[in-house]
Amino acid sequence: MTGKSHMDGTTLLKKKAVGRIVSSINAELVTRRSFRPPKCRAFTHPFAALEEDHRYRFHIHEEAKKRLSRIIDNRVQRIVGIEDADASFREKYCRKRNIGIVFSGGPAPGGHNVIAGIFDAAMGANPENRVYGFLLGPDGVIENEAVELTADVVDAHRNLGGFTMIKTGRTKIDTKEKVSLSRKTCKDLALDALVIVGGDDSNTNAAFLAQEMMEDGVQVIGVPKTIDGDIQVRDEDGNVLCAMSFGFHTAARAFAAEVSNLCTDSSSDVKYWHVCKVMGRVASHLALEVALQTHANMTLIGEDLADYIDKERLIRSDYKDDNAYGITLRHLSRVICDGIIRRAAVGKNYGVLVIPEGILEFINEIQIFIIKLNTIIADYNRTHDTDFHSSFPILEEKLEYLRGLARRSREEGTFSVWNSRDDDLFADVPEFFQEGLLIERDSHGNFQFSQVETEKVIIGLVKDYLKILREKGEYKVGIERRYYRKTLQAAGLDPDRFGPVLFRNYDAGNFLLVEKEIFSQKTLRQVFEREKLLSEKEDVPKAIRKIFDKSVPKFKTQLHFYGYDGRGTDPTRFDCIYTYNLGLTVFTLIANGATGQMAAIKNLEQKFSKWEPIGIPIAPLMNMEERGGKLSLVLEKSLVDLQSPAFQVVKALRENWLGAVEDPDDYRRPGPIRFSGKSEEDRPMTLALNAISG
Ligand code: FBP
Repeated sequence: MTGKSHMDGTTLLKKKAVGRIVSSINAELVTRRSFRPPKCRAFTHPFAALEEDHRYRFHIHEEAKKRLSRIIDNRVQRIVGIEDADASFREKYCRKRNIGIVFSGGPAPGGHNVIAGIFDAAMGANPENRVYGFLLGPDGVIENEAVELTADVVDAHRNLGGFTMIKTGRTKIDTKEKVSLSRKTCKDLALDALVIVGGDDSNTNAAFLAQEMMEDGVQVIGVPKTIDGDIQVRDEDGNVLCAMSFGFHTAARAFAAEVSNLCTDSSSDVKYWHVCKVMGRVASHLALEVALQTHANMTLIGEDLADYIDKERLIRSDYKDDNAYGITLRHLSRVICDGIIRRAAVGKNYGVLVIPEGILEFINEIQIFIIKLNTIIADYNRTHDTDFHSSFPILEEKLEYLRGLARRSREEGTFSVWNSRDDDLFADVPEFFQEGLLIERDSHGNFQFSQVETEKVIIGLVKDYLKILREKGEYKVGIERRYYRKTLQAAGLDPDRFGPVLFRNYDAGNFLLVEKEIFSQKTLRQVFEREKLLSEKEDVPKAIRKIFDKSVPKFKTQLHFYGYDGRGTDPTRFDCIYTYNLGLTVFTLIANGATGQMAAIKNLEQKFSKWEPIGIPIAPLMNMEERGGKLSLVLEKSLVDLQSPAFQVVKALRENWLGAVEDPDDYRRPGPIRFSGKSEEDRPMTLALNAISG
């Protein structure tokens, strides 16, 4: 310490320099707030109009025709800029409007810029326009909790992550009562339009509200949000209208930066397998992008695993066993173990494994449990005054309820969703996992994958199987030949005398694998005695014991979950620009009288000058899917397309990234998200690859 007198914190805080250093207004924040995203060409004109685009066709579900009759004939709308509008267009476009915005579901980076885009366009058209933000998600609409958004509030949030400006929530406006309260709110605020920024379920909600609110003169527009990247829209002919929901790029980049750091740590400390679960409720888009960004050693893709065929089982059953199709937890653990063993054989008893959060959805037996339990819980909630989780707060009570269902079906000989076989299989599941599978469903009746420690379940099975493989002598750490020779020579021993007995591949390869039958110090001794390398009285030389010890693998893991952190990350430039233009698109759709449309930007996979703002009709995209145990009309989730170039590239490079070779691992360093500078990819790698055609 210097001879300077000490100052207490209060005195220090009075100093300007201290204030400057600890201020929450730092350079990054100032840069972000002052950035004005470029506008798509259509928005560089004083006005923008809609043109129906008849090139796109959709296969329309009968149920959608029936239930969304008022918006089912909507077409894709192209947005075109206009320089000189006639008086009647101007009047329509610029008339005073009140617009309400609500965020729905999990946060996604870029949401604030959707608001900024709407706000700027609305104020540009008519400074008398009013923009309201509903607080805490759809509850704000139902309960009329709204704030008027001013320029100050909007400016303070430009290009910043999260949904902090107005917050979000997962309530669904799905009952007559909630719909009628929402209509009342819109009337009370004299809203002309309601904008719902959300995922597949929320855009479904937007379509139903558009249908209901048409007679009130309230337009409803959806915006494709979700880090999961599973809102992707194609028409019947495969034309891509919306390649990716917003927030995906940022979350994937945030996860990739972390996973990449772990690749570095793992190959420095060489003792851990880092197991990284990454968000994505069902689809594995985020995991796929992380794989491309980082080249982690193993990345599981749920959609790919669902296609798994157990060839041995199939052959054994003479191609009759249907259970050979699709993956079970046990198969999965074997696939992972295979990679671990192969790396260990070349001295790499460490690595990075990426597991998508939604993987359970693609595992046969678990998917069946999830669907059955969804149905049971939803049925219970429908037919009782209280809900399933309040009635049976502890695991044992829930299990007893299930046992009761199985018992009844057995005794009465009636069909039940839950039978004795289910009960037996479920009893084999570890308790914490049973608890996970029985957790409360979200307000849409969906299983909450993020709440289940999937990675723990999978790694538990991997550990068990590795133990067996270790005992069989199949899981060994390869010993570098150079090191072996050096160690033995330093101890005055002839490496070539012991090598052929100790190792199974002494005549070839740089990494030596200890014989399978040598799996303990005791078996080591026995084999050396048998091969006359030792007499009964002699000890196994220390140098040999040292080599043997190094060949015995310890499987040490660190588990990580990347999800919420990525959702809260400040958006990448791509997401900033994408979302701002989505906001401009929303206002254009509103100003031109559209409803039941989802704002989108076409050609996202191309350079910015090719981006085209459009409106996509939501109703024709709807299909029947299981929700809360019954079939409902919803917007379909897009899963990873196994034929897509992005997946095919990952598949082709998988072996390379596993790195079960002597060469160093081929990791890629995406680095942290940088708001400026050239190091940032300007769009998700998945999109860039998928834009490459044959
Ligand atoms: P949205 O579909 O609402 O955008 O949410 C996506 C997500 O981040 C999933 O990846 C994840 O499974 C889920 O939210 C977690 O939800 P919660 O915030 O309720 O824990």
